[in-house]
Amino acid sequence: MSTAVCPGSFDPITLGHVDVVRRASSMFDEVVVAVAHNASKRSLLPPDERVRLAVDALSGMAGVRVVATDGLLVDLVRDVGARAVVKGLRSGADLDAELAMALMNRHLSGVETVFVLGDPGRAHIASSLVKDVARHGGPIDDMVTPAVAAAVRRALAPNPG
Ligand code: COD
Repeated sequence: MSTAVCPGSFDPITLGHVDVVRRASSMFDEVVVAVAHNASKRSLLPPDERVRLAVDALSGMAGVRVVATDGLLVDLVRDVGARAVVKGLRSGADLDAELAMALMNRHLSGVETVFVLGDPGRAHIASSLVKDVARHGGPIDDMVTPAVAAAVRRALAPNPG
């Protein structure tokens, strides 16, 4: 059985991520979606909520499961017996960022990274921009699932009292 790990911060998972996981699942028997920690980003949603929303968004996709990890990605890759990491690319800027991670992961463990080109119609969708649009009261409902839209709005709402 061929297994791939599809990692990300997923803060929150977007329809762009869903497209990447769907493409990965067409190439591998099993896709382990890893909700991981990016040390250079501050998260809006806690890890357990990011996992819950990813499970909901990916439900019905055969061979896909979601796990949380707070360690090195290559350790998870080894633990689940994956033969590759799958990442999505939207632009040259994505490639610049992804190249360093892919080379580091290969240096650490020998794992290869497979890049898939996301749907151009979703190339504008980034978790950070979704949060920014929502923070300013803009519409995000065509970029994320209904559960994600509700969770983001809840997390951004001012605390009562
Ligand atoms: N279309 C196509 N691809 C997309 C889209 C879209 N609309 N939106 C996002 N993507 C792709 C991104 O390019 C990326 O490949 C992937 O989806 C995940 O994106 P994010 O933003 O959710 O996740 P990142 O980039 O913050 O994830 C970074 C990791 C958490 C994977 C990384 O920091 C990591 O591996 N952390 C674990 C600790 C570790 O091993 N560190 C060393 C890394 S070398």
